[in-house]
Amino acid sequence: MRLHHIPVCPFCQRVEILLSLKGAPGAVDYNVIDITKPRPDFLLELTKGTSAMPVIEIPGKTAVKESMVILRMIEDMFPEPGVVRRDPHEHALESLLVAKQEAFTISGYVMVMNQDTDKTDDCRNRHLKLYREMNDILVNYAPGDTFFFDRFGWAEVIFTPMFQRFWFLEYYEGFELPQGGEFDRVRRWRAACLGDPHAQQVTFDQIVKLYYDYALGKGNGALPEGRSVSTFAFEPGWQTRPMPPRDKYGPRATDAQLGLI
Ligand SMILES: N[C@@H](CCC(=O)N[C@@H](CS)C(=O)NCC(=O)O)C(=O)O
Repeated sequence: MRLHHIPVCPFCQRVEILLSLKGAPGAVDYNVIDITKPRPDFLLELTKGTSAMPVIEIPGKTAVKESMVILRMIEDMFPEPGVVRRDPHEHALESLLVAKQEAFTISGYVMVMNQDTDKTDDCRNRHLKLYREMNDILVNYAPGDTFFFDRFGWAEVIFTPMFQRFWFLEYYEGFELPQGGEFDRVRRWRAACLGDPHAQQVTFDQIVKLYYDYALGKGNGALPEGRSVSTFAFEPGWQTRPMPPRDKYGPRATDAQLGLI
């Protein structure tokens, strides 16, 4: 199988984490797609015209897209060790949390991309509301003390890449989960997710540097005004670049200040 992916894409990372849990990281060939360039024709044929990654090619079969769909297929292709709970009731419980993944993802991306200071509080409150709801689901339905169950599983595969992306909220928005009981369970869960050895594909500095353009309201490799290189570019590598300015509403860094040229 061939996985077409974008480095640091959280949806692609979900697939990598699941393959790692399966002990089968080599089950796919990884083909890296440069998000700052137009998609090649062969890829658009595979996706029937959409541009988002990940996409997985299976020899002799129709290619499949959408991370949640790909994850389920991999879970069924490599049943051992099971990551989705086999017991239907246990799977229903973990699914209650998974049902929040899309709203949570959207609220984090909306907050980092927001350019209107009048909307900062709304973005923050919407994100906190989701954390509160996730906390309540964990308190009421999760048998585990840190993870949902006794180990890093299905809900953890799905949410961990988002917790890592949302390091950009800490850096550019000063967003932290407030202290206090209403977030204790989700805080514990998040910390356990972030520390799991199967989910170490990205680092804080990498995310903060690559997502600077998102903090200026430009996603998916789009260029902010006056700039000629996206922070999502492969070259120069993120390791050689300085940390971007934290104040997304302050003066905007140039290509040179970002170490891009
Ligand atoms: N719902 C999709 C979302 C995938 C997605 O948005 N991928 C982003 C990278 S993080 C992407 O490929 N963006 C480029 C584009 O849409 O052209 C999934 O879960 O796979």
